Amino acid sequence: MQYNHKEIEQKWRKHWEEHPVNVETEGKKPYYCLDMFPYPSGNGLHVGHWRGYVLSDVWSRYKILQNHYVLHPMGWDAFGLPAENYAIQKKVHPAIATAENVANFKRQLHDISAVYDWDKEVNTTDPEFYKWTQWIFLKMFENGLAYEKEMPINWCPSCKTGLANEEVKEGCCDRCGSTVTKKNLRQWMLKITNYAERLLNDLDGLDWPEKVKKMQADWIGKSYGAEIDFEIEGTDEKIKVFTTRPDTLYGASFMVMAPEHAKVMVLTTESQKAEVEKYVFDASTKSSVDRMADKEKTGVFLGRYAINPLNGAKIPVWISDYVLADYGTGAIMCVPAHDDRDFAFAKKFDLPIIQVISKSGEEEELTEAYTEAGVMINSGDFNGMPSEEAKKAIPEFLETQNIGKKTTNYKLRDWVFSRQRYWGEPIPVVHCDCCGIVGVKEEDLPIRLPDVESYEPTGTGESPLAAIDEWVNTTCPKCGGPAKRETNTMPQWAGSSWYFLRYPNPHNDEELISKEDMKKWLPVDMYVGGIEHAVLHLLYARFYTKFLFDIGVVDFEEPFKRLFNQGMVTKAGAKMSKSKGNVVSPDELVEKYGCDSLRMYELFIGPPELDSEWDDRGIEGVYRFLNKVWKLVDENTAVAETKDMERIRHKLIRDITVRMENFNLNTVVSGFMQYTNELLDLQKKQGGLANETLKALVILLAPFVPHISEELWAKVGGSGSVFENTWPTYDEEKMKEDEVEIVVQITGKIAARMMISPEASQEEAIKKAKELIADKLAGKTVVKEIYVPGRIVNLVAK
Ligand code: ANZ
Ligand code: ZN
Repeated sequence: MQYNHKEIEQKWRKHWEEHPVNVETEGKKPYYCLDMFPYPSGNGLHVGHWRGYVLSDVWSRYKILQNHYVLHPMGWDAFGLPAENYAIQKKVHPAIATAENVANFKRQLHDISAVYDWDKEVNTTDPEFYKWTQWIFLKMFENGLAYEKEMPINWCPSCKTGLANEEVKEGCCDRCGSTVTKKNLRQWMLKITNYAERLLNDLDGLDWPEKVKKMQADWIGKSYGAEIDFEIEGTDEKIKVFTTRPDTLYGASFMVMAPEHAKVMVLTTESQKAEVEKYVFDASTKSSVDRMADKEKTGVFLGRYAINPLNGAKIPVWISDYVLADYGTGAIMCVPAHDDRDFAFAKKFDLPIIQVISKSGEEEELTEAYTEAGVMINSGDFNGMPSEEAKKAIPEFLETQNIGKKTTNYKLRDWVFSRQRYWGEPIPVVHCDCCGIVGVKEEDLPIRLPDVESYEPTGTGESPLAAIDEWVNTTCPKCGGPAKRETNTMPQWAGSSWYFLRYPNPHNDEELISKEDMKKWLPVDMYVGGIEHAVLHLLYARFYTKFLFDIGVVDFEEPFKRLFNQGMVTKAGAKMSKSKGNVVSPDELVEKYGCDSLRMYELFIGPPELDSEWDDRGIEGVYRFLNKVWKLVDENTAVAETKDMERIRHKLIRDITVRMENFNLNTVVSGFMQYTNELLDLQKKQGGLANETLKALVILLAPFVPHISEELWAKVGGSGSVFENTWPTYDEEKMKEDEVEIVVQITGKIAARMMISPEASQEEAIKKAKELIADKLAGKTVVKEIYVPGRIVNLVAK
């Protein structure tokens, strides 16, 4: 019989629908295997998307075979920009476009034959779901973690909308390519910074790729330093600076403030006013990326001097756009001798350069900033002290004088959580003239997104929702007076920050998740997704989880115990994507070679954690392999298991299991290929293989190629579904070869062959060989005995 993938795959798909392979029975332990849920774009799935989904499905099926009841759900991260852009262009309501895309995605996902639990499907745009996205926001608001703030955000002057940091690429708008500027807008912020320390510390306990942990740690960016007050001559003002190098304080020869610093105009003298105002305006039109870029320094003197609190030196105060308003205190003391940017600034504006740290202990001619540690010089009482020591000693001294304090600082910023857009969750608060900002009542959730006629951004910094009077005008939940709804919506990240908590009970309208389901399924055992989410999504999800822990919704602090980042599929060196025109559609491949071949090939193309180049021809090889396995089983005459078969069986189980555990899935596939060849040889030699031997092979194959495995399972005498079995175990003892054939030579010439254990000692082997060829040795004297275990005994005789 020929391997007919179409027939087999149809047959088993239908069978599984009626008899699911992932069922809960007594004694099975729950296991939660999660994919990062997709954004249902209009482009559909390509073979690059398949890779992650196949990987997590192989893992889920592996866990099923290890006696787990697996939660392997799928859902849709469906709010966001693309659907909204599509709506604007095509005048199709985003809800309609989204529903179409979801249906299309689902149809395509069906081809993968994953063990998804479609009863558990979630969609972030579904009011039943976003009710809880809004509920979490309300809880954060009640707990002081969600707050309103006027602040400069990224602004695209041509799209007339605010953008998230992640929507700005190299200083340009991701939508239209215009240069992004800054605009002061009222924003909703989430105080993720309150969690900085916990987010950093808890990375330690996670079974995640080190690379991702490092990216998160760097993003949080903890540094130790000091805040120091500088008095401003001729005023009552004090300016606080943040520095990570308090050891350099004696070398501060000027001060620079961010152009947006609140005190800039207060400090500017009359004669400098016009120039300063112009500079402040120009800076506001530049993105922070451009401002931080390594370019010629610019700046303006305010006409004022600050006093160095340690030595009373008078230092000029400047503004420059290389100092950012929202980091540290927005003002810095500048030490050109020891900081590159300050050095460049001092050279440009001819400001003094005072060396206070030296390698040799002597003052040197500096052609660039000396940024390393050394010995303190020109630093009063601190002279001679190693600079690393001064880093602690100076802030301690400043604290005793009440002019500064030790601080830790984080790069992590509070999260800009509002968007001036239509297609997102409405933020569930109202603005009341009497009561201020009031959260809506819990029982009024969800606050549904109303229909609008125009999705276009308004350009005023308001979302299109602001134009719908009957929606905007409401009553205040506190005083009953007239109030206006918040018209900003949440960012796309809102739903994905907690969706994994919803899968176990997507239709629970009493609570976000029941205690029982939470205890049973969470935290997630295995999370599979792309490395591009290393920082934002994975950090936000950890933050949400910690918050929900703090308010008693969940009883764990980390959402994802183990994380696996699959590599991308590339074609001709580039990431596969519709926009690059290098997309390979799975449809024809499934048609021609079958789902099983494509699944296996997705994992065969390379180590799963690395990017791999797609080559259509490669799938042929996998298809041929499946035909080979088919023949091996289909044409087999069942015999009793011999020692050789048993040995191969145990080795096969061990190699596959060890590689599985290490996630070396591509070498699992090559292992299958190698062992299948060995089994074919043995089959020929021994006139057939035992069902027991083949059964092991079929169970091991099942997570990868489930359809053909079911069919082969019946052929090797199995009953029921192959997934009702348990992953086989191995025994190192059984892998040892009993005896091997070795050659016996007399002075290099073959005299005989004999069977002996490869573990036999030299003594034993020589003795046995001598007995065997005693007649041929008669009358000769053996002068030298050579033994190569498992291969040769050579007796040199005269
Ligand atoms: C004096 C000094 C001397 C500095 C020296 C560095 C070297 P990280 O590690 O990134 O935290 N800084 C502080 N606030 C800033 C802002 N808002 N915009 C731009 N730069 C700012 O770096 C902290 C250092 O960056 C601080 O230490 C400050 O310069 C600068 F030899 O203070 B330093
Ligand atoms: Zn009110």
